[in-house]
Amino acid sequence: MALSSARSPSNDWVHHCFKIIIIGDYKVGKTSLLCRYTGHQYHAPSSTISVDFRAKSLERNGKRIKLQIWDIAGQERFRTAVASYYRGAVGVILVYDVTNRESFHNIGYWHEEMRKCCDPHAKGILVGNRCHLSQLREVQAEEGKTLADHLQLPFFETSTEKNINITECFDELVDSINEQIERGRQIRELTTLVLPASGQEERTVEACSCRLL
Ligand SMILES: Nc1nc2c(ncn2[C@@H]2O[C@H](COP(=O)(O)OP(=O)(O)OP(=O)(O)O)[C@@H](O)[C@H]2O)c(=O)[nH]1
Ligand SMILES: [Mg+2]
Repeated sequence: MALSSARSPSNDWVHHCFKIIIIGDYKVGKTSLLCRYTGHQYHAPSSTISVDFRAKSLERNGKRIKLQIWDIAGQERFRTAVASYYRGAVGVILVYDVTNRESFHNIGYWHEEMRKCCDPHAKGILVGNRCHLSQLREVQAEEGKTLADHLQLPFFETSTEKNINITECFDELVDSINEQIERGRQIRELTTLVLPASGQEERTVEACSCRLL
């Protein structure tokens, strides 16, 4: 296996650059999850318009990894427009809200979207957010685990408010993408990526690749 390197905007070489998308119903906490993970401030209440984007670098098992994390709006009116943002994603976080059973039922739809629009080898993870709100809970952890097993996904319950399992769920996803690469299966190559000009630091990543040779 050849590890292709990429130069991140801060001029550090990274082993891999992974595009990750966060999908799920309206108001389940996708943006909150992203902001909590990347350390950006979340300005509530603010529904995502179309898509938002953040980058984060991390090190796992001796490899430097750059994540491009795309936060996809959950509102129905954006659904057609945002589907193109799934392209090139090697990791997908499917989020529901444990206090909203409908958002749990709709995971079937989001998983189908993932299968339709992402690389067949893209890795997913199922996340039940707002787990600290026990009084309001409509979906038990066991139900989430059963669905995750059925879909063959790892499962975490999180709370963006209480900072529960946020880093853990991203680490798990990154590790499973890395394992996929180690196992020698092909993951769609990401070549030069032009990122939104929302900040100098996040503008371009050269020759990002998670390709196997
Ligand atoms: N109590 C509590 N509230 C949360 C939690 N996570 C998110 N919220 C709140 O839920 C609301 C919706 O969160 P967002 O992160 O904007 O949801 P979203 O999934 O990005 O919504 P769209 O962009 O419309 O698809 C906000 O008011 C958040 O503050 C949590 O863990 N606990
Ligand atoms: Mg949002």
